[in-house]
Amino acid sequence: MAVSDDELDGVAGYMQEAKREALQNVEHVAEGVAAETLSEGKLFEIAQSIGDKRLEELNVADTTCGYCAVGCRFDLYSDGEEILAARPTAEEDAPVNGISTCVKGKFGYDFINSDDRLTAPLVRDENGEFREATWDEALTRVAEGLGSIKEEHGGEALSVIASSKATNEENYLMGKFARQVLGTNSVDNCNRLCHSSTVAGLAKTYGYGAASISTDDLEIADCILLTGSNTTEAHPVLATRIKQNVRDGADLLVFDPREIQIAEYATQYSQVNPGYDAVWINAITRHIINNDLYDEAFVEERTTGFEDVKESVQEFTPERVEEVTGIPHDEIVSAAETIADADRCVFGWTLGLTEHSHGTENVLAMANLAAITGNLGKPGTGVSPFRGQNNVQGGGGDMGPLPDNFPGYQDIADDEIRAKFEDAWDCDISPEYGYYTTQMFLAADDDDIRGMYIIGENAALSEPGVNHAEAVLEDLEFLVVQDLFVNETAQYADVVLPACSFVEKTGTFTNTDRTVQMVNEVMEPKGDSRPDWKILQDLANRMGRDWDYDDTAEIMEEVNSLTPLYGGVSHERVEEEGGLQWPCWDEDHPGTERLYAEEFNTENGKANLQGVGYSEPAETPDDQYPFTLTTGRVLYQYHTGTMTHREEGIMQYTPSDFIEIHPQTAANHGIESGDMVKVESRRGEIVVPAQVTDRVGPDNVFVPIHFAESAVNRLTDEEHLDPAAATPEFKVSAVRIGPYEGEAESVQVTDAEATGDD
Ligand SMILES: Nc1nc2c(c(=O)[nH]1)N[C@H]1C(S)=C(S)[C@@H](COP(=O)(O)OP(=O)(O)OC[C@H]3O[C@@H](n4cnc5c(=O)[nH]c(N)nc54)[C@H](O)[C@@H]3O)O[C@H]1N2
Ligand SMILES: Nc1nc2c(c(=O)[nH]1)N[C@H]1C(S)=C(S)[C@@H](COP(=O)(O)OP(=O)(O)OC[C@H]3O[C@@H](n4cnc5c(=O)[nH]c(N)nc54)[C@H](O)[C@@H]3O)O[C@H]1N2
Ligand code: SF4
Ligand SMILES: [Mo]
Repeated sequence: MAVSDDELDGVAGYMQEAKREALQNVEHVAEGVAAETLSEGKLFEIAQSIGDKRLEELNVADTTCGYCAVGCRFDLYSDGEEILAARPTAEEDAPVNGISTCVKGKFGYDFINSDDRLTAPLVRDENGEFREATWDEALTRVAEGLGSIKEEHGGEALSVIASSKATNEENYLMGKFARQVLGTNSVDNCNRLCHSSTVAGLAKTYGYGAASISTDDLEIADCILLTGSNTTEAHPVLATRIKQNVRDGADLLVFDPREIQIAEYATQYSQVNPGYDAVWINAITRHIINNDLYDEAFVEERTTGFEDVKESVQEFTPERVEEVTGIPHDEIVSAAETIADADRCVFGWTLGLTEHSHGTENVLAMANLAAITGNLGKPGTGVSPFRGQNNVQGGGGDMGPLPDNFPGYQDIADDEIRAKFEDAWDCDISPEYGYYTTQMFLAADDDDIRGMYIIGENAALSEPGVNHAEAVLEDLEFLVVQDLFVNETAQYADVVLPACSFVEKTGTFTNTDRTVQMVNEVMEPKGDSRPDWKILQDLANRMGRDWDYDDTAEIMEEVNSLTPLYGGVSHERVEEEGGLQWPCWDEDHPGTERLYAEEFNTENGKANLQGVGYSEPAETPDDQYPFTLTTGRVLYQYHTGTMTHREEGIMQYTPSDFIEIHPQTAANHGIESGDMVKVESRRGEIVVPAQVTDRVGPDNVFVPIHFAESAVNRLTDEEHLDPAAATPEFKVSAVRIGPYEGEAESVQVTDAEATGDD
């Protein structure tokens, strides 16, 4: 891309400019725009290689994106060997994105054919090295490995981490496998690291732990409050729709410790100190209540607990709030008045609110605010936690691979419900909740967990405190990993089973607004890899069961019969109707666009509000560790990089890690952009190149989560978990920083720039 030198301030500036151009052009590429940009670099070569003439020789399938939970749909083209292009599908089949997709959905497919893709099972040889094995040998070893722990210590000594990358049907089977075949309730997934505090907080107040809105509401709201959500980079297509609405006149309020790109569009941006969100949210609620700006009729008719909320928010006085959060009182007042003045307001949030040792508290405060302003159940109103992994809503929650819930959030401690599943699955199930993902790693220290089956989750990088997680994985008596690659977690495995990706299988994903959508196979599984559901079926049968599903539609039928929320969600209907939103109680039910139109999903049908104070982060800065580290994402990378690091084009944009440091802080430490910086916490240390920027405040630093070499989770804390949801505090750790004095590898400073999208 041509960029003139005088516009630039070093290579970081160059990357900013390149990114700005890329964002303008391809953040949400309509096909026409993509066509213009195709020749601009390697990133676009694949799509370019499609000529109209060849189209009829290709396989094409309309499918749902396998990266994030926005749930974009498009047609994928393949010649049977590789994915050649993603193009818009019929608009009625793409309810969320229409003709838009982001750069990952459009171009992120090199990983499928990557040289190191797993195409055969691996087992350890007599020297402890991996060697290829037949499915028969590998599955026999798994059945023996898990079976012998079960025999000696009981099924509870085993745990399963299910995969929110996999389909609903596969996740249903992962939960069933844990309970029926292994005899353990310790089955969980990445939702624990992510939005489980949202699920806990919303379920408690309103009844469902999910977004109440449909994505269209983002375009018809006249006010949107966004917090802890780097929407442009993490949910690009939602960001597009929000920006469009703002251009049309809607107000946008952004509260975030970093001045992220979407803040540029905001009516108001407030920089918050990480870890104190309940404080400013309660302060907004206080201003609204004390000035009679709340929705009296809604409060009266549809809620309980208002007096409790009113009393509890009084402690959040202007002086106190400014001191704790850094937000001046006039910003609290203007936000409160903008929300109160709006006829329709949507409250959107992501991990900045939830990944805390008190994330549930933050969500409860937000649930109170939405309810007292009457912003629920009507078009253009509601709460919208933007979910993360492509299928964390469905696979990570609805399908019940959870320690406390069966599919459809049916409590395992409820005798009647448990009896229903014991009957259907022909097994005994303990009423005791199992371990949450984060707790499994702590329980392993005491040998309460001895064996793990980890499916599509790179726990060795994504868990908090990975120095500890690595030690646990190393010490397990038996570990089986089922993945596309020998990722960092698989390096500790006894057996690795090759799964296949979403382009190689058929099933459903459920996106962030509860829409169940089809995933259709466009390529045969690579080599000897198999879809997760087939692997589970084979293994269950080797361990004494008699599973006999011909396809995933049949698995969904079983889900329908046991899960009222999904009672009417058949493949046939999803295919025909282009997506169905739950609750969908039976085959005649049309699905539910918006939750709580009539009543809340609680016993009394009301939103049960409760006063909520605030807790400090588990670790606050002190003399030894004076900075607050927060962590997160960049647009071009995805999580631990297993997929995006295999994309040449994407790696050109963000080939390495970085730490964002405020210019003043950098100057105090003698650090310049590109210098290697040592970052230390009480748990570990990493070395990363600096990116000096005033996006962050002077007391805060930010490191992305995408790079194994400088795994930021060496610094985070595995012990302090949210009391209700067991979410770790990924968004706040106390650290110290300094120039790295050791043998620094020469780092392409400039390449460190990844998020300068402003
Ligand atoms: N490109 C890309 N997209 C993704 C993913 C990816 O890896 N790459 N992952 C997907 C997944 S699984 C998820 S869960 C989502 C996550 O989506 P997001 O939550 O939007 O992503 P993050 O970058 O983790 O963090 C969000 C924001 O929280 C802010 N923040 C940090 N601490 C605090 C705090 O204490 N309070 C507040 N209010 N804000 C804070 C950060 O500055 C950041 O802007 O993204 C999904 N989409
Ligand atoms: N410090 C810090 N840490 C974090 C976060 C943070 O914000 N800060 N965010 C947390 C959050 S929200 C999340 S969601 C996690 C994400 O952490 P992970 O879920 O561990 O991240 P991924 O890299 O997406 O790992 C998914 C794995 O699934 C494999 N895979 C893909 N498709 C399939 C499939 O169909 N079947 C199977 N079997 N495997 C498949 C991929 O190859 C990859 O190895 O990270 C968490 N960790
Ligand atoms: S916004 Fe999310 S679902 Fe849409 S194309 Fe990008 S990664 Fe895929
Ligand atoms: Mo996530």
